Amino acid sequence: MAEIISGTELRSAILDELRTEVAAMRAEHGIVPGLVTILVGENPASVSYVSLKVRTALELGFHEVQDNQPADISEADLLALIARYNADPAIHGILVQLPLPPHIDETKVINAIDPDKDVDGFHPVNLGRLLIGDERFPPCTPAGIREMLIRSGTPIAGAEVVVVGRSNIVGKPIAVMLGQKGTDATVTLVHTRTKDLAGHCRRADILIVAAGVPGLVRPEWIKPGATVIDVGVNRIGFNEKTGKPMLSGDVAFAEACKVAGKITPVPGGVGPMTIAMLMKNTVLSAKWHLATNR
Ligand code: L34
Repeated sequence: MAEIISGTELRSAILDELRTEVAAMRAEHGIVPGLVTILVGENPASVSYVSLKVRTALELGFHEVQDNQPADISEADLLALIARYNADPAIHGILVQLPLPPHIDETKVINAIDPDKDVDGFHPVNLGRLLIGDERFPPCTPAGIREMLIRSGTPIAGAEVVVVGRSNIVGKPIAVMLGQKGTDATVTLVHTRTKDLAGHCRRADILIVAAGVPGLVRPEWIKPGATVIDVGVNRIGFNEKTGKPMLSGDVAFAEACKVAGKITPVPGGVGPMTIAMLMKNTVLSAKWHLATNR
């Protein structure tokens, strides 16, 4: 049976490390990391993720501004709001939860965030830095995945990594990060137009699945002993008793456990790590602003 890599457990170790850093910053410099979370509208998944982010920031002693905006806010007003936080010295990190309503251009919004406060790592400047190996703010989900691989003792250098899915927020950046000099994996990026998806997956020492298709990866797709990272957080219905949403990953988990060497669960896997990495990037940003007097 596969060893479970618990995102929940790793998260608490990371948050403990950050708590110490925040306390030191407060004692030595009289400031704490400042994070604004901007949520537009009331998409249930977004509401849930943003509340977890707010709660975690408060637990760590951050200055946290929860800025909820109506779904019909104009693009111009949202851009103006971002400009205000760009200029606010108490704010080191700006997060605009995605997806945004269809009348707002996501690219314009991401481009409006000061790259020095872009703790999501979605701004083209930060993605460009990532590409050339000058990492500043790694996007949170890929950073969480890398951390899970390292902290679970999975060898990365020389490993065959297969990434399923080519989104800007997960697939593309994690492929770049793991293939980077110093990390040294051999990376294959596969997607909906790939011929023989299963064949590629079966070669993987590390299989990272971010396709958004519940149960896509079958046990026959997994090389025995491989490490499987399941990024899917699919809402597949509601629990009849509790009324809470039921989550499922992109991997057929129970069967995959019989083949994989290590595997991440859903929930309690990559999701909690994403939030921990957002906190880490915000601490990083606060330190950078301190060091550069900005
Ligand atoms: N701007 N938009 C921006 N930044 C991000 O980093 C995100 N993402 C993705 C969606 N949009 C974003 C997130 O925050 C996905 N995501 C995210 C964050 C946390 C969790 C899942 C996705 C998470 O904590 N999942 C829990 C279950 C939470 C629940 O019950 O709903 C888990 O254990 O998987």
